Amino acid sequence: MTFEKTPGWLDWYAGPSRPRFKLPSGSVDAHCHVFGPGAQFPFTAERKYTPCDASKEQLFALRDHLGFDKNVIVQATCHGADNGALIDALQSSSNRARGVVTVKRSVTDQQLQQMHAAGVRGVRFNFVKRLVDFTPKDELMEIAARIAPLGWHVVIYFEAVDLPELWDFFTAVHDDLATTVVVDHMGRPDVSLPVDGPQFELFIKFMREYPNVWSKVSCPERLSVGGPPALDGERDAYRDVVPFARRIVETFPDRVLWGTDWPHPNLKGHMPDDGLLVDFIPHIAVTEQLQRKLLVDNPTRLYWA
Ligand code: 0GY
Repeated sequence: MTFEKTPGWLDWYAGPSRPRFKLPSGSVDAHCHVFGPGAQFPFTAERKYTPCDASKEQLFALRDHLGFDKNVIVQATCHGADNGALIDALQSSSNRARGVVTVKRSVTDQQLQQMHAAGVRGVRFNFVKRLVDFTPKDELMEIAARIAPLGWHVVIYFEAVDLPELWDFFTAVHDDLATTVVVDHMGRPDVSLPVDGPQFELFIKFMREYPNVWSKVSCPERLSVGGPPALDGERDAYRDVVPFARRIVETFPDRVLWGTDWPHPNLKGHMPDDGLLVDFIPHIAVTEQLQRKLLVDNPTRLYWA
């Protein structure tokens, strides 16, 4: 099957630079995706976008180029609840990739066991309104109870403007949930607002009051309103995101993860050089100890224990 990309779709950046920041050995890219290839793993009919292909081979080549040791591959909405491309990538990774899937209520316990054997360790629930037709509240509770015995965790993706509306649900869920909950991209704050303003404080409160909540401090390229580097080669990109990510890393050093977000679905305006994204890390994790926790210790504990 051939697929026509969404008009204006930006393909991932070919030929990324080699980062200047040397990743500690054992580093994990804890948020990335595979797309298709569509001819082999068709995109779902319910998708909100049709991406370019981004294969497991291309992902593993990027891993090696940047200096990562492992990947956590997260199911993207363009594949719906068909995790075939993701599972195939896990099975080809020589135990160097773990996965976070999307499942429906109809998933059987046997299917969950098979996914576990392939390296799946979490289920993602997407609350971003432009990406899904409904918010999966009932499903989340039911599925979370079924995956807890496997030692899996829940990943939630939402935007900061929606957190007040989701607050009662998320906090009630936490009283019942036995699993770790990982929030994608710091709950997508508006970084033009103050880092100590009410919007970001609500997210900090969420993490402070619920010790099972973790955050990915990823996606400066998605959150930045300043955009890409002003001058090519200065490697000064996305600095408006630094205070937000740094605050989370320093306040909750044992509950943070970092990922490239390659191949960067739905970006508008520019496609980041992934080498440059890696060079962002020492600005948000400023000591070797914080870098080791963020890149090695935390993801290893969550995904390879
Ligand atoms: C991301 C971001 C996005 C898309 C998805 O599942 C997805 O389709 O995650 C987005 O558009 O914000 O996490 O990579």
